[in-house]
Amino acid sequence: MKNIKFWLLLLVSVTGFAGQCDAQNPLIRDQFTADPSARVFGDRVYVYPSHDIRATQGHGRPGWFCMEDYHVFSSANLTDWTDHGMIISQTTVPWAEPTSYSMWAPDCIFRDGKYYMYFPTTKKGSENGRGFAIGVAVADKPYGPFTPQPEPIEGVHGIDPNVFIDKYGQAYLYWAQGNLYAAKLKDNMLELASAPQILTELPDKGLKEGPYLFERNGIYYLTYPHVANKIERLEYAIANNPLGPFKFTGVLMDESASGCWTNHQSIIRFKNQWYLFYHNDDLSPNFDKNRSIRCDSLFFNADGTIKKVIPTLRGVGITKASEKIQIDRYSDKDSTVNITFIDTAKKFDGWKTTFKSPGSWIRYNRVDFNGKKFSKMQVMANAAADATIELRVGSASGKLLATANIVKGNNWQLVHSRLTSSPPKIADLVIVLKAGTGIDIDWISFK
Ligand code: FUB
Repeated sequence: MKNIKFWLLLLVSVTGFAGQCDAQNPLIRDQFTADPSARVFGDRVYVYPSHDIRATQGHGRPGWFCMEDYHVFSSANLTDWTDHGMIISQTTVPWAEPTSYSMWAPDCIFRDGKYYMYFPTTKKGSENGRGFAIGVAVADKPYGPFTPQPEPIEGVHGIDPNVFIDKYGQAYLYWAQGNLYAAKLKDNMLELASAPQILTELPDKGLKEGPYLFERNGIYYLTYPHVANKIERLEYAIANNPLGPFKFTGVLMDESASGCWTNHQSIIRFKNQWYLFYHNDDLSPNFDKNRSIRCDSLFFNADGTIKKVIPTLRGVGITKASEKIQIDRYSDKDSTVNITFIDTAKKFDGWKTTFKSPGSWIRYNRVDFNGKKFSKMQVMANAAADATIELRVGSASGKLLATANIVKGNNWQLVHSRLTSSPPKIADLVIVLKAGTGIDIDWISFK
């Protein structure tokens, strides 16, 4: 088994390929992902998340976080994501306890031709889940192969590493252990260059973890999840120095509406737009230790403060008209439209959209019809009674593009219908139930 894992790791690291993932939120739908650390390397965004799995007897602690390895994902357009496969495993880190399943939130940074990945886990011989150290693994490419250092970073005890390099080339390591800590890193990126210090003037009550620091217009933004009430919300504090003192400035995302206890963020600027990466419990609503990463746009006010990000399912990026458009990742909908899992026993199969009664509608923004001539719409539907749906642009009364009749059936069926007018190059599509009740749609697409 060990050998198979090693060869798989090598194959994926060398080829940089393991599979494709979906767009919208959550970003990854075939496995659980959390604590996304996003980075722009060259012309792609790379995301280094934790990889949640379900603990079973003898593998991790049932009912608790359970992570044995890391994958890295990348995208050139924030719509199509490539899973580069496993890059580090608890069994290949020389100093790590190989059965602790504690490979928590990582980070990765580029310096002088090398990629440095920072990750917390427990040391050999330590009790499961206790006494975290932070290690580094080094690679020539952002997707590995990563070679872990023989020992963790001396003098660092805690979780949630984050690295920042300032405009003078000084690198800083941030981490959490009750408080938020920081220290300078030596140029080798492997050792501390200053004593760890507690970051000050942050709210003193309630757990703070997951530090992530970035700079914009000379302001240093320290972002972190904080339990100000019952579960974590994302807050930020600013300073004119990477080590603070920081001034608490605001909340950048409220507590999760679904009740996911943790959240964990990173913020990047890509092609002139700022983005917030975070997580929620989309694919595991009844067990919030199996999380899923998301991305939404982030905006600043003129005074440099951050506008609160309202989480969306539509996420960012454009969806090609020729792809399966998962309308359950909607931009807006009316209250008679419901989103539920297609199969509650197989949540990775995704969601379906149920239209209750005539007039029910859902809107899915930013579909790309550019560059190709489309003449047909396809709808994957399941109708309890004969139904008619309309495809419109912008709103439930917008320009009509197509009408599809779906006959009553007991199973999913692919329904084809002609486009009766041409869609705009980039369209906000609205599906409206014209006649019928209780129709389910899985996806729509165009040919
Ligand atoms: O993923 C395990 C822990 O949950 C992380 O280290 C924290 O930031 C929280 O997201």
